Amino acid sequence: MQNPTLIHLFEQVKSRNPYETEFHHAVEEVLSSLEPLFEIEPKWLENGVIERLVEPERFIHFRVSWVDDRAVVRVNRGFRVQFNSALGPYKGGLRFHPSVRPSIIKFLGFEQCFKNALTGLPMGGGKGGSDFDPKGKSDGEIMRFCQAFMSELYRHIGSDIDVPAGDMGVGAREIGYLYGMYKKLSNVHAQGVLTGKSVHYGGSLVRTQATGYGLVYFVENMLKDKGEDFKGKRVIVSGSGNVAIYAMEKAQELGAVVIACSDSNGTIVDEKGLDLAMIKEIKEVRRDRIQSYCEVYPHASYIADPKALYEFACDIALPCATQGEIQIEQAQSLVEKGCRFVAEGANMPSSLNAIQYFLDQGVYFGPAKAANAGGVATSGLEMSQNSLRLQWSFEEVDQHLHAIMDDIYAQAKQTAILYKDPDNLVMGSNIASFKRLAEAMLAQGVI
Ligand code: NDP
Ligand code: 2IT
Repeated sequence: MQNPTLIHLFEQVKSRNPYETEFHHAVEEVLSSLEPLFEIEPKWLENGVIERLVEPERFIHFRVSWVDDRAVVRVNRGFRVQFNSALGPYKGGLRFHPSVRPSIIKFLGFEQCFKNALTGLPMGGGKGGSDFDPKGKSDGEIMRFCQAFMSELYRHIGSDIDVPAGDMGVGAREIGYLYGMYKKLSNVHAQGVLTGKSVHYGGSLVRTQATGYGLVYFVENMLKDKGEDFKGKRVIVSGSGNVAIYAMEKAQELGAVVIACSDSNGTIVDEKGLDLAMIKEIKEVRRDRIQSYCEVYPHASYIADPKALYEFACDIALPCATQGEIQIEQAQSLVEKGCRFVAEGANMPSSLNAIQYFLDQGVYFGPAKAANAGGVATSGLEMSQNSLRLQWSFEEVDQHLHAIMDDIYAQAKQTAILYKDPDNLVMGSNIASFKRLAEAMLAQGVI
């Protein structure tokens, strides 16, 4: 960062939010890539727009007490950040993971404001979750936890107020338990209060697949710009959860060979191409460890280290697990092994150094807030269907999703070209989303 005003603002963010390193990272990425905009149009630094953008409108922190299967009382922390409502009701997922703390929720909420702006849909930014660890919990424990979580959250949300959805550790099962409790407490069957619902009571077709499919649609655009496509490309995907599984599915459908994926314990590699049906069976049905893939397919190998994924030769890497998984070492290893395209399915998987390294080395890089926006975009389509009280077909939602991802790519690319760094989609998507958000904030006055 060179601009003295921005440097001052960023120092202020750090001193006001001490120890929140993930939040600092997210703010630094955005502020530093807005510099070319402020050089040409310094007006965007006026009216406290940046000062307001980096301060959440509201941060809710609550206790979640529940009883486990051994009748022991357990206490977790619940959070919801309502970051920015300039574009619409707060919108963003809930994460259940032991690493969840205010810094994680704030970085995710901050990112979400810009991501949602890129979708073009009327959604503000929010995020929430808990340090609850779903691993090893029975179905009854998951249900009781979700009910306890909602017994506080329900008073802060609503279809025109704040609309949560899933994220790590929160899928259709958890959304179902959360929705049931919301309905009971509020006495309102307001389907638009949560997205990612089952299709049996107001969910949208394609929402399950949306983030992964959307990521691959985004990468299709990146490849097309370089005169290439997915056919025959070697792809590695980190994680084996919701985003990873459907990214692998669509990449395979388009002719790619997906050779490796991971979970928090380790990496599996299958040079013949992964059998996705088996991965779905292991992760979605059995909720088991990815290692068990190798019991079924002895030709595949398992390495008890999730970061080992980045040591395999590939054309395209799709980090779809969690923040911070690509540090400079993993970025260097990817480049050494010939990787030329990286696109982020996860939120903030790459460190700032790693991103800079990719840009310097000519790796075409798709940043999270653009590349993984398909999930929240389809949540927006779910809200539309709930308002209309009808359900669109799979094909119709998929077409909308595809068009939105093409449009997000076009916004990022055209803005990058306009600000004279044509392959810098980080800068392109940050400037494009900032302008939409800032216009909406300025139009609504200082509130
Ligand atoms: P899931 O909980 O469905 O899956 C997460 C996966 O990541 C699991 O396979 C998990 O393994 C794995 N994982 C966790 N930590 C690590 C690690 N350190 N190394 C390797 N693998 C790891 O979550 P989602 O797929 O929904 O979310 C993944 C990422 O995508 C997150 O960053 C999320 O914020 C982002 N995202 C999600 C969207 C959505 O719609 N769901 C939308 C946009 C972004 P294990 O089973 O061992 O825990
Ligand atoms: O990070 C994300 O964009 C999500 N977890 C999806 C949020 C949503 O509201 O669908």
